[in-house]
Amino acid sequence: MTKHSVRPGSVTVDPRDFLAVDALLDDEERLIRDTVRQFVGDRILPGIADWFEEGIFPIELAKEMGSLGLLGMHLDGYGCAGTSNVAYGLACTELEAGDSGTRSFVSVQGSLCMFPIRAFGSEEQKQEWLPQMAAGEAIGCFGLTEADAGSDPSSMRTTARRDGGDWVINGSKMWITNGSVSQLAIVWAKTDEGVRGFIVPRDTKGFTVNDIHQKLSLRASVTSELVLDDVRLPADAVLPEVVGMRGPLSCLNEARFGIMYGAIGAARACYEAALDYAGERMMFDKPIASFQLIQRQLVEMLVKVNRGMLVAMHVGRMKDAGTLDPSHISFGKLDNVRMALEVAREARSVLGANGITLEYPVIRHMNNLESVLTYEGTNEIHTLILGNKITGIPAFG
Ligand code: TGC
Ligand code: FAD
Repeated sequence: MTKHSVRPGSVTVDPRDFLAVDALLDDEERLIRDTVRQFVGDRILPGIADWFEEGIFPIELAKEMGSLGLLGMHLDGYGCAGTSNVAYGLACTELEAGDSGTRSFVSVQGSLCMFPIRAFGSEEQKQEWLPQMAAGEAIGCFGLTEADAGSDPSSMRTTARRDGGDWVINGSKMWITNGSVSQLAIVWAKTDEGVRGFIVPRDTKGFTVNDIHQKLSLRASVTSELVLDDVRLPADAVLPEVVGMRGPLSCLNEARFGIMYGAIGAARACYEAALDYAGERMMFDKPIASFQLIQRQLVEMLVKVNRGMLVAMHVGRMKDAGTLDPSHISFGKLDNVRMALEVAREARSVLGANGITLEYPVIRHMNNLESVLTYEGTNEIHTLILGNKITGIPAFG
C-alpha cells in the first residue's frame, strides 16, 4: 500500500473550502451547487438587504426557482427534479448563504407541502397540485403550529369533523411561513380518527390569512396566521394515506434535513464576510487579521463551518443510502443551527460597528438564525429527541 507523506505546501488549501468537501461531491451535485450559488449571487444578494429592511419576500422569484428545478427537487415524478438528498441539501446551503428566508421558502414548498402530497396524497391530488407547485405557479404553506401548540403540536385544537360527505374545519394556525403568498395550505387537524392532513385552497370560504408584522428576524419571508372558521371541504380534500402525528412529523424530517444543510450556508457567509473584513480593516496600523485574538475568532468559525458540513454530508449520504433514523436529522439540525448562530455572533464582533448594518450580511443572518433555532423543533426539543434515543426514556413532558 502506498502511503502519502504530508508535506507543507504540496497541497493547496482553500480557506473557503478548508477540508476540500468539494472532492466529496459527484459532478451532478457540483453542478447543482454551482447553479444555485450563481442564482443566489445574481438574484438574491443584490436585493436582499432592501427586502429585509422593507420586510418583503420577492414572490416573483418563485417561478425562477421552479424553472431551476429547486421546488420539490428531491421528489420523483410529477414535474419534480428527482435529485439525491445530498443535492437537495447542497442547494439549501447555497440558498441560505443568500438568506434564511429564501431557504425557508424552498423548504416549505418542497418538504412541507409537496412532500406530504407526494407521500400521502391520492393520485388525483398529486396530478392536480405537484406539477404546478414544482413550477412555482402554485405556492403552499404548512399549518401545524398553533398559538398554544408549538413544541407539542399533538395538543393542537384545530378540528375537522365529517358532515355528510364533507369535512368542516375550525381552528387557527400561527407562525405560518408563506401564508399570505400561498394558493393552498396543508392544514393538520384533529379528527375522530386522529390527526389528519387537508389540502385547503386559499379561496375557500371561511379561510382567512393575517400576516404577522414587527418581526426582527426572517424579515424577507412571509409569516402568517391562518384562521379556519367553518371551512367546508369536499371528502377528497383529506390526504388519504396517513392518520396520526406520523403525517406531519414525517414532513418535518424532510425540512429539518434541509435546515441542517442550510444553516451551514448562513454560517459560511458570515465566516467569509469576517475573513474578508479582517484582511482589509486597518487598526493600530495593521490589518486586524494580524492580531492573534482575531485569528482565533476566524479559526473558531472555520472549524465550526467545516465540521458542520462534514456532519451534513455524512447524514446526507446516510439518507440517500436509506440508513437514516430521524434522530440523525435531529443531531444535524441541533448542532448545525447552534453552530451557525455562534459563527454569526463571532463574525458580528469581528466587523465592529459595521457588523450591525445591512451593508454586510452578518447581522441579517444572525437575526434570521434566531428563528431557525426555534422553528422545525427548538434546540431543546432536538436535545430531548436525542436524549430519548440514547436512554430510551422520553423526557418531553
Ligand atoms: P410520538 O408520540 O413520539 O409519535 C407520534 C407518532 O409519530 C411518529 N413519529 C414520527 N414519524 C416520522 N418522523 C418522525 N420524526 C417521527 N417522530 C415520531 C411515531 O412513530 C408515532 O407514530 P404512530 O404511528 O405510532 O402513531 O410523538 P409526539 O407527538 O409525542 O411528538 C414528540 C415531539 C416533541 C418530538 C414532536 O412533537 C416534535 O418534533 N415537536 C416539535 C414541533 C416542531 O418541530 N414543529 C415544527 C412546525 S413546522 C415549522 O416550524 C416550519 S418552519 C418552516 C420554514 O420556514 O423553514
Ligand atoms: P414553545 O413550544 O412555547 O417553546 C418555548 C420555549 O420552551 C422554547 O425554548 C422551547 O424549547 C421550550 N420548551 C418547550 N417544551 C419544552 C420541554 N418539554 N422541555 C424543555 N424545554 C421546552 N410552524 C408551522 O407549523 N409552519 C410554519 O411554516 C412555521 N414557520 C415559522 C416561521 C417562523 C419565522 C417562526 C419563528 C416559527 C415558525 N413556525 C411554523 C412555528 C415553529 O415551529 C414554532 O415556533 C416552534 O415549534 C416552537 O413553538 P413555540 O414558538 O410555541 O415555542
